[in-house]
Amino acid sequence: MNLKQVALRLGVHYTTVYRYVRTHQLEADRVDSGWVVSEGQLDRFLHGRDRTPEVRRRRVDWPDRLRPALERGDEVAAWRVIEDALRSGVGPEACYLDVLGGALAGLDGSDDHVDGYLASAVALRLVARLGARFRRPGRTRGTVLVAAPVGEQHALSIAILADLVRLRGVRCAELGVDVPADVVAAAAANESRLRLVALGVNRLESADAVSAVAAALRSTCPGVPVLVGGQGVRNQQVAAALGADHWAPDLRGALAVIDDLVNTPARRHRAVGPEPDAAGAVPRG
Ligand code: B12
Repeated sequence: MNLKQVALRLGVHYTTVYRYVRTHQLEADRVDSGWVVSEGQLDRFLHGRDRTPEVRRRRVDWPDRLRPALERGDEVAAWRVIEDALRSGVGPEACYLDVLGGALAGLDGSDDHVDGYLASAVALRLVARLGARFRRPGRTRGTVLVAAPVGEQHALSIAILADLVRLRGVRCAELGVDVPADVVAAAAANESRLRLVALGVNRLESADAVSAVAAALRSTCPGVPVLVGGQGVRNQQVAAALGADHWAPDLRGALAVIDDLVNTPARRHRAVGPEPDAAGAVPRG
């Protein structure tokens, strides 16, 4: 059946059926320039309709849909998958962590692999678009500084973390990758309501660079806790040996640490300054 025939069978408008297909509620196959639905696909749709939205959402393997577009470096197709996921009820946080994070987890990381470069370039653009879509204006609950130390080029996980921090109504000072220890320390010293410095560490070789950041922070901002995580820091013991106060196995764990800290009175960490707005401006006077 084409979509008009399905619309007749369901007693709904053609555009409604088209939306079911685009949001993956109704399976369909692309034939030439149109969509075709089999009896079996329509049957699954009709029987699936009494399922909860949560169950329907889980039926779609979003990372699997996204990965080929990432590997081709096709931003348009990749963004379409993200929009479809959002439209079908996947929340913004799950979009970053489960859809995009899931698609990236299956990537080849070898240095001669073109896909890794194409995919991470598109993924960074998706993060920028998601960040712009979900930006929260207004007052914030303290600041978290996010960076990756000298030598680290893995930008994605910290860009995602920065956006998720902002989604929670916490200001994020985002320094990016390959940041020298003294720059992290100077940026931290500039922040009046700093609750945490989070470092993304993906290479085992970054251990010395992490220790240098932790040492620089101890001298310029004593009492500001440091959280480390990523594929280069395997556990809490390694994190502690590098001079960090917290470790988390993944970004959800990082957010749990951040939630905990922003809900704790700031004076336990350092002096409280005036509350900056979401753009980072600290009111004077
Ligand atoms: C994309 C990628 C790249 C891109 C990065 C582009 C960019 N702008 O970011 C490019 C191609 C440039 C690259 C280069 C290199 N990479 Co690379 N890369 C990857 C890849 C494929 C994905 C990483 C990623 O962004 N994933 C998406 C994020 C969301 O997931 P994640 O990083 O796993 O993060 C999870 C956790 O680690 C944790 N987490 C991450 N950050 C943080 C931060 C905090 C604070 C916390 C608490 C938790 C946390 O939470 C996340 C899940 O919720 C991985 C392999 C893979 N499939 O994972 C290799 C990988 C990370 N790269 C690796 C290596 C070795 C390199 C290179 C040396 C070259 C190479 N491939 O041999 C260079 C080094 C560059 C440098 N100096 O940093 C290794 C690291 C091994 C190690 N632990 O030492 C990996 C694991 C590949 C491998 N198996 O060998 N890479």
